[in-house]
Amino acid sequence: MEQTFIMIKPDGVQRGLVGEIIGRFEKKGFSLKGLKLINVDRPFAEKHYADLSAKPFFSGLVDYIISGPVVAMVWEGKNVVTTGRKIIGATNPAESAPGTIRGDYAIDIGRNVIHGSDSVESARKEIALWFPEGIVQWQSSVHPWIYE
Ligand code: DAT
Ligand code: MG
Repeated sequence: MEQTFIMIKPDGVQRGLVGEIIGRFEKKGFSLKGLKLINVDRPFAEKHYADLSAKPFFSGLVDYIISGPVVAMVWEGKNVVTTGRKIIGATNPAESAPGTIRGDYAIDIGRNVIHGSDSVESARKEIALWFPEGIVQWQSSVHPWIYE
């Protein structure tokens, strides 16, 4: 089954949005397979956002991600990468639809509350980076009530 890496950024943690965000993924029917609250250091944040290292906003983005604890998660389910991005909403909250996490809880692009992997391949890399210890092996007993 497909997995994605979701991270609640420092603003989401500080603003008390952790429960709300987890609830949206849970209520959709996805399964939580990994979860931790952590502070990341600069080299780690630079590695996570390595693809964006040439962008003018890169250092500000890294400063933001290391400014407080983040909630790192692995969620599993059918099409969870694409559907997870839809639940999150467009990168710039000014363009995120109401009903999405960024559309409901964010205003500025540099404080957009949450990260989600943009492809199955990035999800694989990000899960390996953030969860080197591995994730939790378990199967939800409601699976037949969510999948036909
Ligand atoms: P996403 O987080 O939607 O996958 P991304 O991977 O292109 O977006 O960029 C990572 C983060 O960098 C994004 O969540 C917010 C920040 N960012 C992206 N584009 C930006 C821009 N033009 N100005 C400032 N910050 C930006
Ligand atoms: Mg991205």
